[in-house]
Amino acid sequence: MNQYISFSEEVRTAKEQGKPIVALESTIISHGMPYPQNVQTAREVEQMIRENGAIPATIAILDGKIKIGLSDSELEMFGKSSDVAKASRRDLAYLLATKKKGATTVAATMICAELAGIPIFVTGGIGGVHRGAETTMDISADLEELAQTNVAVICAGAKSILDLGLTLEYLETKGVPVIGYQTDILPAFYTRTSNFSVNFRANDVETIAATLKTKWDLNLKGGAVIANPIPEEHAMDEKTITAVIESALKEANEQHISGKEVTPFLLAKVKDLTGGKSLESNIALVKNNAVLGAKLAVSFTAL
Ligand code: PSU
Ligand code: MN
Repeated sequence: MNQYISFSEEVRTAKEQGKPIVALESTIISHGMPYPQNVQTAREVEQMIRENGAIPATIAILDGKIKIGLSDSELEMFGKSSDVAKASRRDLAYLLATKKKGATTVAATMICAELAGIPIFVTGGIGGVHRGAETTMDISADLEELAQTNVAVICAGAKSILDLGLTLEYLETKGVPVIGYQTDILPAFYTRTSNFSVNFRANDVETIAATLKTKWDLNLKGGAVIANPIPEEHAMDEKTITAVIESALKEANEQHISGKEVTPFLLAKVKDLTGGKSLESNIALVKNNAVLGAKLAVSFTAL
């Protein structure tokens, strides 16, 4: 096995026994949510995956290794420490070579999950084409990764801090299917709907599993976006969240936030401006995705 990979006992055993496994990212823990809700959510998400028949594998960079599956104290450390780098594709080699700590983004988690042989990955929201990208060129590396790495990403769509229309255009160019779970409409993270359609609707996990298997059987490289709307009772009011996002974007512009700071800055602002209501929604949608991801992993493994 790859010298840079270190499996937890639980994940190693699951791999040996051919059990369904679900990959989880760590940027959402270190840079996407505040402590202690981040660690508590990470633990609950892992537990929900177990309860739904799969084994969770939270991924992060530590001591020169790609950790596939974190211990309880490692989860705590990634949630608490302020010296954890946000690790996307470009950061992986440096962080491993210098034995620094890294919390993996969607892009980096996909790379590590593929190396570890885990094709199903659950998160909250993917990165995408930012509003104003026609001049800033701020396009998340997550999209390029979806184009080339064979891992399916279950998410609640993308936040409207992004330009959802351009994000879909980018994914279309790269041949990445966007599959709506029991929906025709692309969900926008805090809300169940947006002005955009998904490419395909799947009413059950078996359809998603069969589509993924067929894609990879055909050597059509790249991932897929599985868009799972936030449960109705946790969704936010569209007008409220739109106003909050506009205000957060304005502040990011005024403060000249750029590069990898943009997304964490916007996430934190949205949380503050909604008085924590957005955090509650964020936690609920990640759990909802964990249940779907576990069921999909079970179905995919049975094929
Ligand atoms: N969107 C969220 N929450 C997150 C992220 C995105 O709603 O935590 C994180 C994910 O790790 C994603 C990353 O891969 O931000 C994208 O960052 P960037 O836009 O810098 O590529
Ligand atoms: Mn960016």
